[in-house]
Amino acid sequence: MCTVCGCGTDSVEHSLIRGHSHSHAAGLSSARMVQIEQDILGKNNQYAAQNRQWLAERGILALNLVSSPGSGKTTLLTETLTRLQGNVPMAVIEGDQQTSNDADRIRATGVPALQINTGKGCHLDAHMVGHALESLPIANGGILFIENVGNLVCPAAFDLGEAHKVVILSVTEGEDKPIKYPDMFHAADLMILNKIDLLPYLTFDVAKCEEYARRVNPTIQILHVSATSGAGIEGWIDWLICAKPPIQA
Ligand SMILES: Nc1nc2c(ncn2[C@@H]2O[C@H](COP(=O)(O)OP(=O)(O)OP(=O)(O)O)[C@@H](O)[C@H]2O)c(=O)[nH]1
Ligand SMILES: [Zn+2]
Ligand SMILES: [Zn+2]
Ligand SMILES: [Zn+2]
Repeated sequence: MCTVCGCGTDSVEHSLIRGHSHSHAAGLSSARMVQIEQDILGKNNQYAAQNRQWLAERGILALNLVSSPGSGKTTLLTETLTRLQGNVPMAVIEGDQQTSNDADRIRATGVPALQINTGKGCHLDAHMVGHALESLPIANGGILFIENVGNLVCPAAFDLGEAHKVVILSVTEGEDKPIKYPDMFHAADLMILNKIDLLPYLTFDVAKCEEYARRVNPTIQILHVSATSGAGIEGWIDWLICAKPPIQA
């Protein structure tokens, strides 16, 4: 019996919640498809609310890091963990379709990391994260980083119970991403523009990118960072400290 959702051990329920596989199911009407999607998202939101309450009771700040593959999420995380270690309890949930490469990179910093392999799934959902919270060692008042599957589309729709989605966009991806994938930039509270060390070699237009991001989300905060050179990381660390909630009694 599953302690988060009360489901049985067979994988039927979990594979349903795991969401879509991007194949357009033959024979299903579009109304039926919309109904299925609403059911999945409705269920997800219930799990997300449980996760949010669990985190709030412990004063844990949870952040959902979302981006395209390779924008630098894991590099930014290892740099952040190294800098904050000893000052604040931290833990990481790593979402990947296959492999535990990223979790291994995180564990090398000494911070506990739990790997969730989504298989064919293209995003983490709140149910998976709820299970991870059962076994992840994280002290009250800590910061939980959730590295989502590299994908600018699906993770936008799934609330995991986090306090904020943080979207990482690297300057090698082109400045038009916020208007091409508006849902993600609309859902995020902070955009980290990463790999700014590469700007001298590119034609990336920073002002235009920021204008596009604010067009889809007028209140989005924006930070410029290089996870490899360390430029701008202090601003991100300050943002983290400000975002941390007080521990509730
Ligand atoms: N020049 C430069 N390279 C970077 C920076 N941040 C990350 N990289 C490089 O970009 C590549 C991908 O970085 P990762 O941290 O693995 O990216 P990721 O977002 O975790 O990738 P997925 O988990 O596959 O989605 C690696 O080769 C990093 O060294 C940066 O600020 N500047
Ligand atoms: Zn379950
Ligand atoms: Zn990664
Ligand atoms: Zn998808």
